[in-house]
Amino acid sequence: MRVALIYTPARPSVQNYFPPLGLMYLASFLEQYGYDVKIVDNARNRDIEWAISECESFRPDLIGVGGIITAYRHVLPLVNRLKEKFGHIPVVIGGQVVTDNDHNLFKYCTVDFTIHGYGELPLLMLCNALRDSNRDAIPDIPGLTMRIDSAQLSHNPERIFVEHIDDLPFPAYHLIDMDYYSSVPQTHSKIRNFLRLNNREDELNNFHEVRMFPVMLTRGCSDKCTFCIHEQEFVGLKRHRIEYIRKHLQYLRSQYEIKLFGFGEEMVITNARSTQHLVDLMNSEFQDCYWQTATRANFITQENVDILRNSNCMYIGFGYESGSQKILDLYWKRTTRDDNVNVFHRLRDTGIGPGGSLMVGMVGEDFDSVADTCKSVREAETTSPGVFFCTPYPGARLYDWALDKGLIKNPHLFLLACAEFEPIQNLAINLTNYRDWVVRLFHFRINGEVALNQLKQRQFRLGSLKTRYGLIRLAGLISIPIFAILKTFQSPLSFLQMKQKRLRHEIAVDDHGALMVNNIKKGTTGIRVNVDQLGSPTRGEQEVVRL
Ligand code: B12
Ligand code: SF4
Repeated sequence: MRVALIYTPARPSVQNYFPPLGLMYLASFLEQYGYDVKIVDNARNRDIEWAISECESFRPDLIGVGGIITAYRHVLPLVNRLKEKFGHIPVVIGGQVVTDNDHNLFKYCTVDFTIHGYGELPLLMLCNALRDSNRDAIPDIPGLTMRIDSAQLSHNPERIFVEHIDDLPFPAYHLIDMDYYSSVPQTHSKIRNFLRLNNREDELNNFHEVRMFPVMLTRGCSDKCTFCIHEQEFVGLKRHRIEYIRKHLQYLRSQYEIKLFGFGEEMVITNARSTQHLVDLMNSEFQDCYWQTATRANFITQENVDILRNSNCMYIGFGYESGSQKILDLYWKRTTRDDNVNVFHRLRDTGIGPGGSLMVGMVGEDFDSVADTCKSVREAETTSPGVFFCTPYPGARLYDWALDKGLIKNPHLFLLACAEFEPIQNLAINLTNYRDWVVRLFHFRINGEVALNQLKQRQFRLGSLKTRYGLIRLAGLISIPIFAILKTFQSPLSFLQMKQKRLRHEIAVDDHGALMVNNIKKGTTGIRVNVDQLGSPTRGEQEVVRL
């Protein structure tokens, strides 16, 4: 049986640098059970007719389409065209675009099935059922939704994922263009910074043609922030064993000369023990390689930093989100504003670049919370963080809240619009009680604080004004006195707030201080099935991180 898996663009206007990792995992998993798989990279060649012709020549028995929510605008016409052309071939959509989005997908495109959550086992079950002409088994597949008739869907709310993630074969590297996806130039400045700060500039010569690739060391997350998809798709945090990681990295280095690794999925750095294991591995067997990763602010502890200091880890991203404790609590971020500030001080003299992305415009955002964020940015002395407008996506509690309050009236139109908006510069939805221009002022003001740090540290480059983001930083500087005046006189200035009183909302919080939604849908805990039951040929011992 033949399965075509189609990768879609993360955003129509932005080039895709990130490989179709999810589809590569699905492909190697299916191949291991004897299925013939092809990945059609419609994220690089975005012409839908090209994807159709690729499928036509492959002659698949099942077509899978994968993407994140910002691919929604591409997924709808793609699936409709696929079904128009190959009406007899079933089409299944997976990836985050399906999370809490069945209603729209089945309404606006002619898809046959959607699969929620990690797709390896459910997709295998679907393939098995189609191969064996056992259609009765399909509705029971965990995480699967299917059309019963034009008005009804059957949805199985359960989730299923491999119990031991070391059972997963390495992603199907042979099915994508590795030359393209491993030659991403944007990380070179991080390498330069790292080597310069560590007085190792002589190593720069090794990096003229460095090849980079993301490698998943973990799956899932330890938390459930209210703006994040893990609220509903939570499967806990699973970590690959060091032995599995060693073999995987060796394979990538020897087969594809990868020497720069982006370690994901979300929480690679957690407790000191697992950090030490990773650093020991990288220092003993991969001294010629460099790596970067991401985690939460409260996991970038002094203990972890002391371990990482002696490694080739050159960058750690984390969700800074806000410098206001009220806003962090509403996000149920379970970090403090001091955790955020400390990250920058701890990493300062290590050469490890601190990431840290900020959001503005959360429910409850006001002049005081923005001022608190600016104060924390000043204390952190950071010059690099991106400042995004807070945008609710399906799967997050915040999205349910925005629906509940009537702020998203037509989810289909909202999701189409989200695909067009770059939240680093566009406001897709206003969740605050202030007018849109005030929220934009908040965004400029925080950017202004970052620009001030750049000026203090002589990093503000005139050349950056050629970019849209450089202009935002400049506008940020101009916004500083305007923000100060409005903050001082805000009480009598009711014009700053929404005109109609009915649009202003009170914030309800739950026992954790997190944003509360009346009709909150609890994430399913997921059932876990051992792949041995499906005849998995390999098996590893799982290391579950307890926090
Ligand atoms: C890498 C990544 C990116 C990459 C690439 C995304 C991509 N095209 O895949 C980049 C950096 C481009 C990116 C960008 C953004 N991202 Co992002 N990103 C991630 C991240 C951290 C890891 C994804 C990953 O590769 N995981 C590992 C692989 C193995 O898993 P996977 O891709 O999920 O695939 C599995 C399942 O989804 C499923 N599956 C996938 N495809 C298919 C297809 C079929 C047919 C089936 C059956 C199953 C299936 O099975 C796969 C194997 O288990 C996730 C976090 C997460 N936990 O998922 C966020 C995440 C996907 N991003 C998210 C967001 C919001 C964004 C942005 C919109 C953020 C922003 N502020 O702009 C941008 C948008 C893009 C843009 N260019 O502007 C959200 C998406 C929310 C949603 N409802 O869709 C996530 C889930 C983060 C979060 N925790 O909320 N992101
Ligand atoms: S925002 Fe980050 S820490 Fe919070 S649930 Fe999502 S991945 Fe986990």
